[in-house]
Amino acid sequence: LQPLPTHAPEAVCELDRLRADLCARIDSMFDAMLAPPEGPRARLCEAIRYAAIGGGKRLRPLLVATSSRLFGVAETSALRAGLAVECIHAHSLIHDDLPCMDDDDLRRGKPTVHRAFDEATAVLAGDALLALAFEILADPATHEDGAVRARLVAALAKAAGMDGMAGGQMIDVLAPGLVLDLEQVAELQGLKTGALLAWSVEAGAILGGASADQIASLNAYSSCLGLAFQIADDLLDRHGEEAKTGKRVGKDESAGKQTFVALLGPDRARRTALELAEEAKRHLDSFGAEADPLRAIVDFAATRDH
Ligand code: GRG
Repeated sequence: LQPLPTHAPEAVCELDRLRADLCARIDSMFDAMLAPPEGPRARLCEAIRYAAIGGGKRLRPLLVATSSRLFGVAETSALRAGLAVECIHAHSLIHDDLPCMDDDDLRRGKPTVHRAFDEATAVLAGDALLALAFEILADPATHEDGAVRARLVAALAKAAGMDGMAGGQMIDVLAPGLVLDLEQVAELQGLKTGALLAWSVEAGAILGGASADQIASLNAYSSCLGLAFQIADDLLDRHGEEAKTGKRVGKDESAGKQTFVALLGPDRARRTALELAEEAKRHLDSFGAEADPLRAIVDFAATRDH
């Protein structure tokens, strides 16, 4: 791997602290929200808890928290928006692992939900998490202004649906039978992965009443971040270690998927990820040191080993 790009070391420490704190907070919020009911629904709750608690990098809530800091958003609002996007993310991972999609046995270092439970329970756990995301956002505890909550809900619905993640997943499912060029792979990944990352960054701006110009700069940052994150993901699938990623590696190539690494080769893919990280940071030039955590996140996303 290329050497890590340089940025303020304080921003990295600050980010590590913030992420550790956030992981604990997200877990305890899920724990409180997902009290197991009596009777047969307890199994569904158990599967949701299995998928949602105690795993993952929590990158999306971290993006919500760091963009929220730019606009002085109340901590509870940022945490609840982060929890909502993590629900959608967990939903997508459960469904993505199902036999009818990627048919994976391992996720976040443990058996996938349909392996640990069964397929019907996994489908329902994913559905329930999708619904829970919108329940969290629509609750006045997320923000006192109903118009702000409605904007968050509408933007997240778009990012998760046909014009976002589900649309990207459809192209991905069909991809082994298609010939995609670089632009089409970027479109696929922008929908499948980028839309949710972009929502996470924009959520802080919506909660904090940012200007249209500020939102445009953040969206430009997110486009580069999403691509850099996905190139790193493709590199991990090709060269990563299962022990670090917590999921099966080498599946893109065996499934015949056209990834950034397949199209560019690993060296150019690595260089492109670093260039995208630099471009992402240029889009933050209108912000001061308060945006350093967002700068550190894109460096991490482009060079990560997990
Ligand atoms: C939303 C209606 C609706 C359908 C979902 C299954 C599906 C349709 C979409 C799949 C989207 C998907 C699984 C994208 C993968 C994105 C990705 C690179 C996931 C890994 O993200 P990390 O590295 O994971 O942030 P952790 O485990 O750290 O949270």
